[in-house]
Amino acid sequence: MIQETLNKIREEALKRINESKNSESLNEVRVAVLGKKGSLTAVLKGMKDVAAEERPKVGAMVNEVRSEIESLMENARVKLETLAMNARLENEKIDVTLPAKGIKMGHRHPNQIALEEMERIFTGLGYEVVEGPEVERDYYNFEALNIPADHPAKDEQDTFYINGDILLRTQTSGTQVHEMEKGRLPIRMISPGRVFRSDTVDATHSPCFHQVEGLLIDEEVSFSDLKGTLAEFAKELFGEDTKVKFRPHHFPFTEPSAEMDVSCFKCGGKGCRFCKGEGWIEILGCGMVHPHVLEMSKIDPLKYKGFAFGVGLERIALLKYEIDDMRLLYENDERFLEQF
Ligand code: 2U9
Repeated sequence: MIQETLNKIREEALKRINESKNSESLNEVRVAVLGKKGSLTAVLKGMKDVAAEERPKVGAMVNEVRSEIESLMENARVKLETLAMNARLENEKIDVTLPAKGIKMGHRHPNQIALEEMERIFTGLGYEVVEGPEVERDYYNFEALNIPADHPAKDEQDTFYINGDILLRTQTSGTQVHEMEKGRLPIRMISPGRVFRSDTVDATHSPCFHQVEGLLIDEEVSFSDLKGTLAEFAKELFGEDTKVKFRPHHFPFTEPSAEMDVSCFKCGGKGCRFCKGEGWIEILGCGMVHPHVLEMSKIDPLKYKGFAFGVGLERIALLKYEIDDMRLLYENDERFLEQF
């Protein structure tokens, strides 16, 4: 009778162990057979009803079945674990022969490329690069540069005022005034940086753009020095064959003043779509520093002369890289930036 029950328990357990797909179902078999309310435990509990002389024999039979089930269960556990581990390893397999994912490289912004190029040219000519404050006093942005109180640039329509006479600089010239006030002469400097004007955004305007201004002050400086320096700059920036042309202009801070054109680097000066048929492209403003500007910064205009120039950085970047809309420079669209 007991023998039969034990055989049934054994067979049922074997069947369930073999069918177990994971450690959870294996555990269910353990509970069902060996647990508190398990089938084999029930047999053990019934031992008290077995005749005393039969007990050792029955006990041995129960124990035999029990240890057989336990050892089969242990084997099954090890087998299931090995299978799970193999599946995990298969999942984590790395094919070292696959091609590597490309690393996405950053690109310098066209403004930055143009700026570094200009800095390279002018430092090569002995100029220092000096940066100054973006927030300035009216004096450094306007007055010290001979810009009169009633000049249209001073209008609130054109300049961002912070309060009273504190403003966002409209040109980087204040940096040069600070340098002149230090009284260390001669001066050979360029001052690149952000400037701010109350302009509406379009293809050629932005309320915030960048300038690179230059200033040279020494004894015996003439307009020829200015022409020679800027002609050299143009050749380095746009190519050896570049010609320059100076047209008279007016700025309050320089006298005489001029605007400089370069021969079109697309058509060589013949006239094309790029230069709008002109053969020339305007690139900067310049002039001899006004004697009154020198005087206001305590430099003797009889002993010292100077020349200055101002370049719009974006204008150079747009021309050099043939970009037709300034807004592209500020949108930071990767599809645009990665072309440089
Ligand atoms: C000092 C004296 C003179 C700087 C100069 C220009 C001419 C000029 C424009 C270029 C394009 C402004 O960004 S832009 O719109 N600038 O034409 N700037 S001379 O003259 C100075 C600077 C400092 C002490």
